[in-house]
Amino acid sequence: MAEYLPSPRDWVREQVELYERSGGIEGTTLRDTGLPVIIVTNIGNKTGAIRKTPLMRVKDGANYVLVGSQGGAPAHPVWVYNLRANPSVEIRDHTVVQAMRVREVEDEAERARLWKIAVAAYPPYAEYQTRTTRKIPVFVAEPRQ
Ligand code: F42
Repeated sequence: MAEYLPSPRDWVREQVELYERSGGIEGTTLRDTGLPVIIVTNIGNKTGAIRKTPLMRVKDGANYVLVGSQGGAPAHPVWVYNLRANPSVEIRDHTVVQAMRVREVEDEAERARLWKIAVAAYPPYAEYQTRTTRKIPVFVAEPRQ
């Protein structure tokens, strides 16, 4: 069993703890926005440790769209490299936990379609993209059989 290494950011770590401790009943929204959040359990690409990353809940049918915005910061969040190295994740959406496989969306038309869905779910993503010259990575998570 790999070790769980919590986020060094207090508010992120605390959200994960509350979300998981309550079985997906509490701590399920982003601060004062009231918008829903999922927890993505991923494997550290260097440590091999278990990482838990809250992200906005963006749904496309049975799939989830994962947006590496990090508030429009200049660098990609580290979890992006974790997912590129190890696409097997577990996603908690409130009380439901599912094994999923992620793939980074490279196709421009597919990315444009998913970006629209992401911005509809969480409008600040559009502004985050204007704050940075990097192209914000978009992943799609599909149920693993
Ligand atoms: N971030 C987003 O990018 N998009 C969202 O939609 C989003 C929503 C959201 C909602 C609620 C909430 O609480 C947080 C939310 N966040 C969102 C923030 C998100 O959860 C992450 O905190 C943020 O994206 C930064 O991700 P990060 O992976 O860069 O996290 C940093 C702070 C971190 O944990 N760093 C660790 C550390 O110790 O510094 C390293 C983590 C790691 O994965 N290490 C790797 C390993 O092998 O273990 C290797 C590290 C390396 O050097 O390569």
